[in-house]
Amino acid sequence: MKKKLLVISIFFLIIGFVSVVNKSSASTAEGTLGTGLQTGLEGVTKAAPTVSPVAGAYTSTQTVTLTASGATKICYTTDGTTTPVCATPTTCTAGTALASGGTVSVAVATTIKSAGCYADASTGPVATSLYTFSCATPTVTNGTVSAYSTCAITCNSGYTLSGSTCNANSSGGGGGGGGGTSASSCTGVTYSAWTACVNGRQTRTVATQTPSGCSLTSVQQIAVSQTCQVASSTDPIIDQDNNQEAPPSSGSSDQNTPSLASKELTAKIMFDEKVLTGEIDQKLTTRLSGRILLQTESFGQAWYVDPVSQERFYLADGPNAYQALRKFGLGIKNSDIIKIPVGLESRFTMLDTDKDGLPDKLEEAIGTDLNKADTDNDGNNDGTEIRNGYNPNGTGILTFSTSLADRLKGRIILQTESRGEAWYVNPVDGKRYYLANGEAAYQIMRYLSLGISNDNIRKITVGTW
Ligand SMILES: [Ca+2]
Ligand SMILES: [Ca+2]
Ligand SMILES: [Ca+2]
Repeated sequence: MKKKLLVISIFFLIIGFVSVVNKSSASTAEGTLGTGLQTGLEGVTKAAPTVSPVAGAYTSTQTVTLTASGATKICYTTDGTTTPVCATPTTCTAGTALASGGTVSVAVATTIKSAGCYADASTGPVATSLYTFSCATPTVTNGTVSAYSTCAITCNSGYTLSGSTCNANSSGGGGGGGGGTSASSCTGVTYSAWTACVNGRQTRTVATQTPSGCSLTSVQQIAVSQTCQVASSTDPIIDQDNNQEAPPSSGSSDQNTPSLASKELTAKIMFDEKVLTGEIDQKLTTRLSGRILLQTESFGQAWYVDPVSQERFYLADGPNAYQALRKFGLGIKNSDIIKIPVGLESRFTMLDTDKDGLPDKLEEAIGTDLNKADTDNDGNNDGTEIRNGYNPNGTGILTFSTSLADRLKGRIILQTESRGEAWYVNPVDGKRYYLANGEAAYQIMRYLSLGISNDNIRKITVGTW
């Protein structure tokens, strides 16, 4: 019954429509109708492309077939963020054009976004398919191993790895010298240029390998992706050479509580600076919002420019800074904080028991194993995965949000759904640095700060606790 009504409705719609257009422009009218009612009249159903094999976790390189019936072409992207858009029935405004039934090879964690293009140049619904990889332990006696490219390949005794193939050792080949699997590892690799930084991530491809046919090490493989930042312009007014001078001290080694003396000193320094502060430069203040500043012409006093109040607050030493900065903390959900890349500063000197590049305290905060360099056993240590934007706790890449990081630049954020862990979002790179304790606060003050002249810092309002 409903179907009948629909047919009758469409009929009258057509009659009504045709009757209002001038007969001389009938072809225009038909064209419009054809487009508007295409699905019902011509039977072309616009659906998201199907992918085969389906999205999921795999242990070897996959050839993914994209199919969209009725589509003239498919546009797809693999950067994980760009939505494919058709320009014409066969070309893309965003993405790469592919015939329906065409294939895309996937060897590292990749999100394929695909959509069909139709005769009217419209873009169909988008399919989003995430392929991740984990390492199976290949049982190999001979032949080519189609393992996920970053996984270590071990050949059985009597076989030697060449590229991704285990070849039987020749009986007379004594001179080679027990090379085993390492003999064919690449000694040199060059890469293409990095792609533009999108959502805190950029990628590149392996251009050349030396010697030819060699096997990429896991570090060489994973180095095709990294976390990144959009470069910010330098500030000619400010002394950028901030690493010569250290802030006063890291404080006592195990105390996170500022001493009474430092509280009195803080009050005195803030009072003195208030007196010395002259006309406020709002432009300068805004530019330095969220930064930690070091007064390089004095004894390296550190200040935090609170982005909310646009006032500066004195940070006497590590423990004092740790306590003080937490007061500016903004609560954040765990589901949001993971969208901000973790920052690593190689000059930080903090205990790293398993030598994977992540300090113990940081590992506690992100849930990796502080006694195990490769928490998820995928052949890449935790530090390498964080630095390159991969998940150290499992398969797949981390998905970042530049817009969220931008909003939080310079802020202190607190994980209110966990144990109140505090992080400083460095306004320079949009990455979060873990404020574990006074020691971590000191390292941040020392290495993520900006030197500033007395003349300039005294154009920024001194806050009141
Ligand atoms: Ca570690
Ligand atoms: Ca670890
Ligand atoms: Ca790992």
